[in-house]
Amino acid sequence: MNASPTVGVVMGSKSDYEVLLPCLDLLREFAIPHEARIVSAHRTPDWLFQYAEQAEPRGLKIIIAAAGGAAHLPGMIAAKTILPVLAVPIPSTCLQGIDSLLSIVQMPKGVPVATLAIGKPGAANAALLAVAILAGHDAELGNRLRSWREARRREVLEAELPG
Ligand code: RP5
Repeated sequence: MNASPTVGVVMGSKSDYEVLLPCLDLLREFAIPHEARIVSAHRTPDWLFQYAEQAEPRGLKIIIAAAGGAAHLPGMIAAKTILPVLAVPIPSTCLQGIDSLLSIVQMPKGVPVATLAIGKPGAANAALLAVAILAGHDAELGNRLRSWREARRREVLEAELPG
């Protein structure tokens, strides 16, 4: 994607990438300029601070942050930027994402993180929420989101059960 990115997608590890594919696919589908980066709260804390501090001056409008286990990435990004942070808990440990969800969701008052569902549904919804936020200043994008939702409605109404 050539245009300068509007949405930054960060993940704690390369191993999170597969869970984030529905997010990246939807950002592509809606032609949202975006970037994807590995930023680890625990293994690359200085890079995390740098990424979060530079996000707004670089023109990003929204950050989608995904992490698993002791998932401190979304909260620490939110601590360093006023951009909206949408978080995806990754089911990467034997606790199947409950640990990630609880690590992410209980932010202290004053530093919000919008936490989505665990795993791929949350990843998809993070992208759709980013589109919805951006659509507030882009009527054409809003119309595309409405069409997308209409297509999902039709899928349900037209679905046929076997037998
Ligand atoms: C977290 O630890 C990452 O977000 C990932 O979900 C989990 C496991 O990371 P790896 O050990 O696979 O690099 O920081």
